[in-house]
Amino acid sequence: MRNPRAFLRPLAVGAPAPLSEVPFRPSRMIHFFDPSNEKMAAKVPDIAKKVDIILGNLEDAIKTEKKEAARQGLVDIAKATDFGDTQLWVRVNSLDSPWVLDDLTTLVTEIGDKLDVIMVPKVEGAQDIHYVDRLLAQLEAKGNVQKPLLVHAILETALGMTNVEEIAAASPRMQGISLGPADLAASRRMKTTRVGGGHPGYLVRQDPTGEDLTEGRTTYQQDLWHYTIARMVDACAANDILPFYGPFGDIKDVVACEDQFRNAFLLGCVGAWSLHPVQIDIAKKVFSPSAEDVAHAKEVVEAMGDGSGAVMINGKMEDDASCKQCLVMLDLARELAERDPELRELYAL
Ligand code: 1VU
Ligand code: MG
Repeated sequence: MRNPRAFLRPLAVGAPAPLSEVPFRPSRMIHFFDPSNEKMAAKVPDIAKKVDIILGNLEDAIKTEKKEAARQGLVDIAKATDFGDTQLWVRVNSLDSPWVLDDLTTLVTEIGDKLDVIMVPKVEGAQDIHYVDRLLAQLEAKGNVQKPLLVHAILETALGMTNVEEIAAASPRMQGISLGPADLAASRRMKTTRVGGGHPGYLVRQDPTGEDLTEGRTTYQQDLWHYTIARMVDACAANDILPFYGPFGDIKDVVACEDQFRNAFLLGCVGAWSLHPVQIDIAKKVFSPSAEDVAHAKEVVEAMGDGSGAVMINGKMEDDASCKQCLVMLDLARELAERDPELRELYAL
């Protein structure tokens, strides 16, 4: 365990000091692209203007023979593109792979000042974060990187899930955690072959009303991911880092994608992955509070004055606790409005 007094000291001579807080930046969607795919890469400068985070993916979904091209492609794109205030992330290969050491060495020393966050897949415990933490410090020093790189872990193994609290607390570099439902389902031996979303077989059924066990028994599909997302959100919130829902693989089912994203939003996630351009606007819509919610939150906060006591608004009791809920909504709305002129107008804060 680390000396708590040394938690914010750099882990290598010459590395920048870690941040004491994760800076809040709009993070409604992490848009994945394959830097070795010329067609996709050509769209990056335009897509970067529409998204909060753009991520060059080097891990799963990149063919083995394209791993090096993807790494070099990301270096070239990062050097040639002005991302404005859009964050640039990378998902490196897993820590047991033959590529990750070169991924980290190349990216930090070549484009360390352009990158904001390194997404690390298949994190299983604090030891994985400690390894990356020290290595990044050494590489930041070597590459003369001025601002510390942050780390985002993907929660996608049963062991990682078991250790989610220690992962969230492992380093001041920890920026957040994403749920990776496909790898996690495989690791848990869940019997779904879908990438995120529900399953029609996971349901509860009404009791029978008579002798006939099939008559009038409505079934209700249940949420396969409720426990996992809720536990991840608690681990993140308890450590002041940000939780995200990950991928929704049925690209053409934009309705179910919106539902999955909204469940995550309501449970506390700040964003989700977009795998295809069609998912960008879904994430933007879902992870931006509605005008009605913002107007209600404003009304409650104004009526509550210093935030103490109880008031009645439209037949409902509001008090210190619900005022705090409304402040969560208003803080997010204000932060998003700062970056998005459409939301600024919509919210009129
Ligand atoms: O119209 P054009 O031909 O010029 O362009 C296509 C396509 O190249 C482009 N496009 C994208 N551009 C930027 N970013 C993207 N993520 C992206 N995806 C597609 O849009 C135009 C229309 O594309 P399409 O509808 O014909 O779709 P495709 O068949 O070309 O591609 C679909 C997939 C799903 C293969 C593609 O979107 C993709 O590879 N997305 C990223 C997948 C990924 O990153 N997977 C890893 C994360 S999920 C995980 O790890 C666990 C499951
Ligand atoms: Mg995965």
